Amino acid sequence: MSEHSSAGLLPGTNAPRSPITAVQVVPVAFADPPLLNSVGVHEPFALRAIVIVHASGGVHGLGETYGDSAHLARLERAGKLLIGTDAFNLNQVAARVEQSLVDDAGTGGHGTGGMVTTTSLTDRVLSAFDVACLDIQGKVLGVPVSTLLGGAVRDAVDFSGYLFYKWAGHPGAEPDAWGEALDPAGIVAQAHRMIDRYGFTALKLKGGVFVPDQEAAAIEALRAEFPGMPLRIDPNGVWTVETAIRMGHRLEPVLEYLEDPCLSIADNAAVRSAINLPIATNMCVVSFNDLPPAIEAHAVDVVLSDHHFWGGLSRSRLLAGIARTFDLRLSMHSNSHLGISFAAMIQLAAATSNIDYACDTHWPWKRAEDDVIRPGVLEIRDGAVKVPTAPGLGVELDEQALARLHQQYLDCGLKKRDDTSYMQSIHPEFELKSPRW
Ligand code: GKR
Ligand code: MG
Repeated sequence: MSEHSSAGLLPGTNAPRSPITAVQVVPVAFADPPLLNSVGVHEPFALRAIVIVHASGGVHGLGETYGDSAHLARLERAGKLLIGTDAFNLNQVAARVEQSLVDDAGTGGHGTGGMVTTTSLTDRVLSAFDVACLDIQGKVLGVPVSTLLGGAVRDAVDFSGYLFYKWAGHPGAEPDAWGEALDPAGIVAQAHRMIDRYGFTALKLKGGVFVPDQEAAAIEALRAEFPGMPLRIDPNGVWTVETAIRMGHRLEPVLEYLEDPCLSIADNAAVRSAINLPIATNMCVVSFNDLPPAIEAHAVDVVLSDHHFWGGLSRSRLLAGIARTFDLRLSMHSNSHLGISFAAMIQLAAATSNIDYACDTHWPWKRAEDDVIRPGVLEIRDGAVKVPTAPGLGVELDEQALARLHQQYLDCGLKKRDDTSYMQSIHPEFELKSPRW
């Protein structure tokens, strides 16, 4: 069998080989509602980069990551160095990505609106290539990515309904279908809409927007409306230790976990020792380097994994092993994303038994027609998504939709996510402050 056959086997061996022949990095934009958070408000468009890795035999793999221009430049550089690398050799893929970043200053282009900024640069760039290579491997071998990650332990993945304070619409535009949510009643109404549509069985409120007591009142209103529903709040680290302890005591009877009440490992450790609630994070434990100090300080109980900054699916499995060893639990973090990321999140959660909380997703906030994958595979029903069983990630690229969303990227003029400047363009007095309360 030739080296370039679609089965991709080396002559005379059983070792699959899929040399990478080309890498495309395509920036895209999709409409995003005015969701409020501690650093400002979502802009009218969210940016993503779609990474298409082509390998011998005409097979291609898909990855998705942040769309900030600095990140795009790094993806391009890494992509060039990957030509000729075997998509089955993830160690070599990681080494080449690392090599591409040797001269990188390592600043800017996080794609997370200035919120999660201490992640590993290499892991952030590697992630989309790791996912795309696993997609290739799955397609060559005829198995879903969950099989490559050790095998599915569940056939559906639970997600939580991700509630946001929001304006009725972007300034100057018509109100969107979700309407305004700026107080407890608005959040309860939003939760009803989420649950009616998607059947979520857990809810998370993005906090850090209003004074903590108002946000606690919103959680209490959710508790009164949905008895027994697991609830979480995430103020993205803008509370002082004192405020976090006060809020923690108030919400002890109500919350499943408290997410990033404070920013640092030390501050979260102080809060955790004073309250009777699990602390979760996607802000103070965001790379492998953060694990030893966080474990030593007993700072957190739950790590919200995110393959986009933990180096992809393979390295997220490494995180899962470490979490099991040190008795940490795992949930999953999300940023505004499209279907390729969603498929990767689902394959990972399907194969990782200790991701056993309902995961976060921004999926409901995106218009169904705004995606680069063919529709119909990833549907949230009863709060869960069935794990695709087709080879690879189980989703297919829609070339026309990709072209449309790329045009949208060119037309919208945004080059990086910047929730703060957008907020200041509407409310010039808005100041970035952490802790704020
Ligand atoms: O989309 O505004 C947002 C979120 O606040 C996001 O940027 C966070 O990274 O969802 C995230 C979180 O849990 O911190
Ligand atoms: Mg969070």
